[in-house]
Amino acid sequence: MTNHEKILAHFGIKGVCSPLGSGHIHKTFKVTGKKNFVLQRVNKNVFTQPEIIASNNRLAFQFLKERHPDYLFPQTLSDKNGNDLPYDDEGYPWRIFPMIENTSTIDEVTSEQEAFEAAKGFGSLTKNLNGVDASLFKPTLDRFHDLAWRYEQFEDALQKAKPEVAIQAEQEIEQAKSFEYLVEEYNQLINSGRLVLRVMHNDTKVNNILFDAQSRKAACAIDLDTLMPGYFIYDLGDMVRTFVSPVTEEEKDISKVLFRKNIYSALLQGYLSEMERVLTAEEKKSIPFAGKMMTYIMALRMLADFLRGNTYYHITYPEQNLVRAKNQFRLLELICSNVS
Ligand code: GN1
Ligand code: MG
Repeated sequence: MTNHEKILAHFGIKGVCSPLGSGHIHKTFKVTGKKNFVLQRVNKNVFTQPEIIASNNRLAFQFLKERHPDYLFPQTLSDKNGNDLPYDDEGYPWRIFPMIENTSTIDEVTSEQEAFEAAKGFGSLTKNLNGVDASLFKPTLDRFHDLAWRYEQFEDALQKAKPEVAIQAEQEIEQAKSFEYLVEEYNQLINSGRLVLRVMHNDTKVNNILFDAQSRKAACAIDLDTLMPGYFIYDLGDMVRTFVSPVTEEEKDISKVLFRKNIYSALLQGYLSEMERVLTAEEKKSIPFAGKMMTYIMALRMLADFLRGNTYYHITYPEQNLVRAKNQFRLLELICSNVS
């Protein structure tokens, strides 16, 4: 029996596995059989306590089932022993979801409608979870979107980087430093207490929304590893980061990185169509900061990973993290000059 077959057997499922998706963290497969499933091997080096993912997801699932039974939440299946995350012989946890048929993902937003719908999809998750006891949810990754900590990590990586690696990234290191004022703004905002701690998605890349094949409306928000306490700016900001440019973070030609004003407006409209009454007046004042802080965080994380020798994100060529950081710094410049 192959490793995949053994894991599927835990769940009493038979099928053929093929690679799926473009995530940077886990290994994801489509299981084709009588019914189709999505099978994932969880990256235990990144998520060292995967059972926290399972418990957060179960809490959300139960809350939604009671309060909003029509909300489509991609809950994992339990195996024959009632376990959400069985381990394989090599010590990796696995999980499986029913495939949500007649849906697809996009890597780039190509219309205002897509921006509106995807933002509405993520907003709807937060709105439906409004009222859940956030203190029951634990962080699956500590200080994940803490900009001050991410800046410290960048400084640490820079200090430890091999000289030849740091020279290659000279320009990006300068850029990273030039935006440090955003860390101060972030600290002030967090310390002011103006933001409400909510259960957020925390990974709102556009390809984490499933679009219905016919209506092209958002059918479901997926990738709930980081469903945990956070602030709305984390979700809104990652949408700005991944929606407004016509190209993804992988684009090497940074002249193609653009800020599309109409897409930005459409995404805000879509998000607020769900979140208008959930967000406080104080929170709304931070809307312009969201895209800046999240784009900066990603640029810092990608650059730090390059400086460290690419230990975190999957890469397919040596400079990939530097390319991503370059791309994200360009985007950050554009967001800063277009949003105030
Ligand atoms: C990772 O799960 P995935 O591959 O979509 C990362 C996100 C980054 C993203 C950048 C757990 O997301 O925080 O925004 O890459 N997830 C984790 O593409 O680090
Ligand atoms: Mg993810």
